[in-house]
Amino acid sequence: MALVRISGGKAIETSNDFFPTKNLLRVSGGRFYFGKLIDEHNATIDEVVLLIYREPNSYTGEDIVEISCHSNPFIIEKVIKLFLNSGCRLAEPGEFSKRAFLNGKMDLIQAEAVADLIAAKSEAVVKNSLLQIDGRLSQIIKNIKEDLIKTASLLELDLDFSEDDVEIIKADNIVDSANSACNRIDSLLKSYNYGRILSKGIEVLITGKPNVGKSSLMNALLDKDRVIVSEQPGTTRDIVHEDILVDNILIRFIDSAGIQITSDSIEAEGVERARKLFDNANIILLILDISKPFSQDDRNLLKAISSFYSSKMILVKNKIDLKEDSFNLQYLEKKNFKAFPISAINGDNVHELKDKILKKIFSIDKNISEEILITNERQNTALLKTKEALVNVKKGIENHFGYEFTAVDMRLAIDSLSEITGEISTDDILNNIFSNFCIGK
Ligand SMILES: Nc1nc2c(ncn2[C@@H]2O[C@H](COP(=O)(O)OP(=O)(O)OP(=O)(O)O)[C@@H](O)[C@H]2O)c(=O)[nH]1
Ligand SMILES: [Mg+2]
Repeated sequence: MALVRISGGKAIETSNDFFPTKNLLRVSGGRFYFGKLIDEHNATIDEVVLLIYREPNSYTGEDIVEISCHSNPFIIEKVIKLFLNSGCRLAEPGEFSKRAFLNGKMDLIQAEAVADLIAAKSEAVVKNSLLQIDGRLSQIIKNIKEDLIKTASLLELDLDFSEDDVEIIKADNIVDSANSACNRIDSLLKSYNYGRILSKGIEVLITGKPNVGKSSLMNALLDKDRVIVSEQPGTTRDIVHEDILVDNILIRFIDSAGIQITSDSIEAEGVERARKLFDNANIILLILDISKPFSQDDRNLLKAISSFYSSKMILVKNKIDLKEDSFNLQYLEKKNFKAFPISAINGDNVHELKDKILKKIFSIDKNISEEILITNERQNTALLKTKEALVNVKKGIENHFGYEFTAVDMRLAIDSLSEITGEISTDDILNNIFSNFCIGK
C-alpha cells in the first residue's frame, strides 16, 4: 500500500470532493472510511481507505487526511496530481514535523529525535530516539531551566530593590543554583561522546604500505570477500569502505589502498590525500607485515602516524603465521611500540582486534550512567553555551562584579536552554533542521 498524506485547514474539504462514499465534512476525527477515490471527471482512481484526523489531534496539529491506496506508481501519481490540481502543494522535506513544531505538538528535541529515529542504524539509537520523542530529554532541560528561572527572578527582584538595602537572594544561593544546573548539564554533555558514536558510528581506517595485508584484514573484519587480495603490491587502487554493526555500533571500515609517504612528516607535500583520511578517521589501524624487514616506508608511516595521531592509532602486526623478522622485533622494542599481533589470512586475533577498537573508542568515558543520551551537535553546542554562561555567573559572584552582570549571564544561560527545545529559534535554525528530514515526514 502507499500512503498519501494531506495536512492543513482544507485537507478534509478538498478530499470530500473526490470521495462520494461519505460526507467527510460531518465525520469526526480518528475514523477511517473505505470507498472509491474519483477524479474531476468522476472516473475511479482507486479503491482507498481514508483516515481522518481533526485538529488539534493529529501529528501536525492540523486537519489531516491520509489516503491509503494501492502502491502502483500510476495510481500514486494520479492521486498526487488530483490534489495538486485542487490547491494542495507538495510538502517540503520535514514540513509535517516543522508544522508539528510550530503548532506546539512537539519541541525541537522531539522533532530532531523523529529524524534520528528514521535514520537510526542500530537498535540503541532507535531506543534513545524513542525516549527523546517521549519527551524525556525535554523534561530534563525543562527542570534545569525552571530552577534557573526561579533564581533569575529573585535576582532581578533584588536588582529592582537594590536601593532599599533588602537582600532578596544570597550570593551563595545563586552559586548553588548555578552549580546544580552545571552538574546536570555535565552529565548530559558527558553522554555526547557515546551518543554521537551510537548515532553516527565510527570510521576505522586500515592503512599501511602496499602488500602488508590491509585488504585481507578488511575482508577478515567484515567476514566476507569484499576486496580483492593478491601478492602483487598495489592491488587496491581505490579507497573501499563497508559498514558493519559491532555491539550496536556502526563501524565503517575503510581500506585506504597502499599508502607511501616519502618523509616521516605528515605535513610534507603530496600527503594531502592520506592526511584527509587520517584526520577523518576515529581509529587508524596501521598495518605492518612482520614477515619482511621493515622498509623506509614502514618507518616513515609509523613515525608520522604515531606522532600526529597517537591517540587514535592502533599498531597492528600482520602475518604472524609466518616467521617474524628479528630486526623488526628489535626495532619496535627500541622505539617502545606495542603492536597487536594478527593473521588476517587465518583470522587469528581479528575478533579481538574489533574489541580493542571499541575499547579504544570508549576509553574516554565508558561510565555512561545517563539513560538518555545527547546525540546531536546542535544540542551539545547549546549545552556548552549554557555551561559557559553559568561558569560566568559563578565567576561574577566570586569577584563581586555586581548582580547586574550576574543577571545578564543568568539570562544567557536560560536563553541557551530555550534554544535547545526551540522556544527561541530563528528561521535559519529551523530550515537547517527540517531540511534534513526526508520528504513526507
Ligand atoms: N601468510 C600470510 N599472508 C597474508 C596475510 N595477510 C595477507 N597476506 C598475503 O599478503 C598479500 C597481500 O595482501 P593484501 O591484503 O592484498 O595486501 P594490501 O595491503 O591490501 O595490498 P595493496 O592493496 O597492494 O596495498 C596477499 O598475497 C595475501 O594473501 C597473513 O596474515 N598471513
Ligand atoms: Mg589491498
